[in-house]
Amino acid sequence: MKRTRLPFQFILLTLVIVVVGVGLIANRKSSDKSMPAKMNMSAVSTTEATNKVSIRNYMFMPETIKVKVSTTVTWTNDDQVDHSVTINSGSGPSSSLFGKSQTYAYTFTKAGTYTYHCDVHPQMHGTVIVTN
Ligand SMILES: [Cu+2]
Repeated sequence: MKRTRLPFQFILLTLVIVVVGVGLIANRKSSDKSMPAKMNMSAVSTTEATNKVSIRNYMFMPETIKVKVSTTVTWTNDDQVDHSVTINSGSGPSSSLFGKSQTYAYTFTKAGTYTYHCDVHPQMHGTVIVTN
């Protein structure tokens, strides 16, 4: 009799583990859903009113900046590898490759939204919002 009861208890225990496991996974999924909201908030917080951009870990930081017309923006390469600041289209910042601790400066003379990238790392993107 004991031998037939043990497997039954084992099945019950397994069921409990499965139910708890599904609960944990469901919890994780619901916390995953809240992630995009958090990420959006951090994306918003990277928009700063500054004229200085650091290039670090293959990223322009802050990724989006806001400046007034006639502001000179300076990019500093804080990476070990060369990067560029290259306007996606039209006129705007267009540097050659510059290396560690070097800077590139560009003065924005017209209001607009300028999106740029790095020539050798197309995944690197940045934006300068220029207002009057
Ligand atoms: Cu780069």
